[in-house]
Amino acid sequence: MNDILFRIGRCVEFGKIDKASPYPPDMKGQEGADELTRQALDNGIKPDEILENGLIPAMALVGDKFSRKEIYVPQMLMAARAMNSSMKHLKPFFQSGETKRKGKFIIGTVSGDLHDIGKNLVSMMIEGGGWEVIDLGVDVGTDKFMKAIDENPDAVVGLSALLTTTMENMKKTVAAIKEKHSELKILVGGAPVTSEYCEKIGADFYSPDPQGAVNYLKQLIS
Ligand code: B1M
Repeated sequence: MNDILFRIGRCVEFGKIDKASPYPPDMKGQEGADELTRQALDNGIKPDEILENGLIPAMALVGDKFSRKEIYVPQMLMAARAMNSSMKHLKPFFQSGETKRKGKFIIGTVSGDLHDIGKNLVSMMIEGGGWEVIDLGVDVGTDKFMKAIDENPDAVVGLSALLTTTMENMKKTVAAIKEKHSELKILVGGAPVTSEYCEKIGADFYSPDPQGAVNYLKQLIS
């Protein structure tokens, strides 16, 4: 693997945000995800390559270590911060789609769920695909989704869930939306979500990744 991508991955894996960050102690004084991502872009490495080959595999390692109880929540949080410090450089590239908006897309992580890295990636890519994105954030209850839909009745809605426990809230929100707005299209995603689950809860489409979400929206208006 490209050396700089490997180094970015290590920064995410071990939560090294930037050079000034004292954490982790054994990487003190070294460049972090922030500086290395800037350098990678300056060296001509494509943003999607940094994402696919540096950031996402590193986050997968973090998740595996957490599952094996080799790390705990604070380390996961530092990894997330390091990932965000890298993503802030990638964001403008993913968002530089056409200026003319193709439609509106409301997105949020469902109630009880604070994970937002995947949701933010989906938002960025969809925005880059030319849609106006209304990002409701994390821990979004049904009422907040309904209010946003009432204000933007022509929007497509996207729900993200990262916890098996919050998949149940996704189901409740989908049911409430469909009851009031049966024609409105709902896209769901997040690590524990599957196409079978999507079908079971009455959502319209499941995408395992941001590109699938972009493609789904594209075919809705074609
Ligand atoms: Co949490 N966490 N976490 N966590 N966390 C997971 C999800 C977990 C799998 C780790 C593990 O055990 N291996 C596990 C869930 C287990 C389960 O339910 N089956 C877990 C747990 C248990 C928890 C806590 C309960 C831990 C605790 O407190 N004891 C707690 C819950 C807090 C809460 O939400 N109420 C918790 C907390 C946290 C942090 C706050 C520390 C932090 C989140 C920080 C943040 O998001 N700002 C965190 C992190 C970082 C993770 C892992 C390590 C990484 C998640 C991530 O960002 N992945 C994660 C393990 C893992 O996933 N490997 C884990 C990278 C991201 C790019 O992928 O989000 O899957 P992902 O998004 C993908 C796709 O899923 C898809 O596109 C993205 C790009 O490909 N996608 C969509 C996502 N949303 C989509 C929507 C779409 C379409 C596609 O359409 C609308």
